[in-house]
Amino acid sequence: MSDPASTPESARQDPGRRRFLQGSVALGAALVAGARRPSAAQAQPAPDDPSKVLGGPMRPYGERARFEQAVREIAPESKTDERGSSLTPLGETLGIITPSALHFVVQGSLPDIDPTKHRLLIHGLVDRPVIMTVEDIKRLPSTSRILFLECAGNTMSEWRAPIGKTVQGTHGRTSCSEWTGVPLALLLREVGVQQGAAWIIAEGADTNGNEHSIPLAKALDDILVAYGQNGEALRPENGYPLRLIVPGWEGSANVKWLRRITVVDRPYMTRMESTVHAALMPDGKARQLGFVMEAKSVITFPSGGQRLPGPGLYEIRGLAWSGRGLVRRVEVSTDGGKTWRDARLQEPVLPIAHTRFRLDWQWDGREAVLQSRCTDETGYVQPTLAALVQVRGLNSTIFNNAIQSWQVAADGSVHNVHP
Ligand SMILES: Nc1nc2c(c(=O)[nH]1)N[C@H]1C(S)=C(S)[C@@H](COP(=O)(O)O)O[C@H]1N2
Ligand SMILES: [Mo]
Repeated sequence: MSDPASTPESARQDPGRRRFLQGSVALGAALVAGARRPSAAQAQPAPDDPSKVLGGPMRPYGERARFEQAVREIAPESKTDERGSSLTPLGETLGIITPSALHFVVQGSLPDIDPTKHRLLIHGLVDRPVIMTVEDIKRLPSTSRILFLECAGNTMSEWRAPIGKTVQGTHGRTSCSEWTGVPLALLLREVGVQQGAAWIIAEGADTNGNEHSIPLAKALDDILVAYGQNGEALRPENGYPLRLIVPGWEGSANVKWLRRITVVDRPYMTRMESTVHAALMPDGKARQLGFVMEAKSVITFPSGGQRLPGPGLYEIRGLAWSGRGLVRRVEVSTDGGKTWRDARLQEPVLPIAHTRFRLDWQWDGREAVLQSRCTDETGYVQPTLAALVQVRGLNSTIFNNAIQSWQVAADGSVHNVHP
């Protein structure tokens, strides 16, 4: 690529592009050096020239190339807790949509639900309680939205010390899908909400005890009863055949395997709200029923566990999101927060969705600390960990939206640090 004759016309005219192409030679080397060897590929090598041999037959349901190996990682607590999670490989996903097969999962045991037998009951303070089949729901006017979903426990390992080795470990409890379903408001209009109703309780058909109280105002605003994810039915792990999608709110409110909605007059302080998801403050009091996921961002490349092959041009990439709406701005620092530069936001920038940001960076080969900082449309700026700890103390681990730091060492290895 250093030979001008082989450089595309567009690159010759644009020195920035030219530099980028030269930088990408180094990047290519990194990928080869760092790549895990796919075992399937080892077992049966691909032909050097596939245009000369017959390939396989057509497949009725597509699978990724056998050389692609990114998988969800089972979180450490899953081995001991009744409920566990598996984490999205954010260091390897591209763009803003998380493939359904890699969408993070929080569950106890996975229910096996026949959609023809599944029912959704809506009752409580309503005029006309109903029991609906999945087919009943699919007949109704529907809508699709691209929305992130983040567990309140995302990044929980990082309060006291840098524990996660990779961005999958530190931030893998957030994903972004296109969800299709029926507005809950429509169902609630059908059943006729009575005077005095102020909350709903949502319940799933699993053994996990994830009942959740949600204010009626939110239920009438933008909640979906979803059956679709990225163009097909929800995956079993993500709530098949029905789940709530509660835009911008903590993951646990997005009740999966949805089978009952009870309209009530007050929050029921379920196990989720009173214990697991109450944020314990330094004075021993707890913040409860605080649901919105505040603005957050993380650099996915370069990130922990990756390695840069040498000095040169790199595209710093990451994801930013806010439960309150649009990401307005993402700034990136390569000197541990001393100076900041604005990253480019990849269009379309959608409210309450992952937003991909990018910034070209010329690495000089010296130690660097990379950070990203998100500002959302309300003007809220993602805090440092120190600022967060000052207010919230160290009693609870949920709702950690602090700025993440990745240290690039002189040898190109990348590490999770608290600078
Ligand atoms: N019925 C039920 N719904 C549930 C859960 C559960 O265990 N059971 N886990 C909740 C939690 S804590 C989160 S973070 C989200 C995760 O959704 P996902 O597994 O589709 O990523 O589902 C929520 N909905
Ligand atoms: Mo969660």
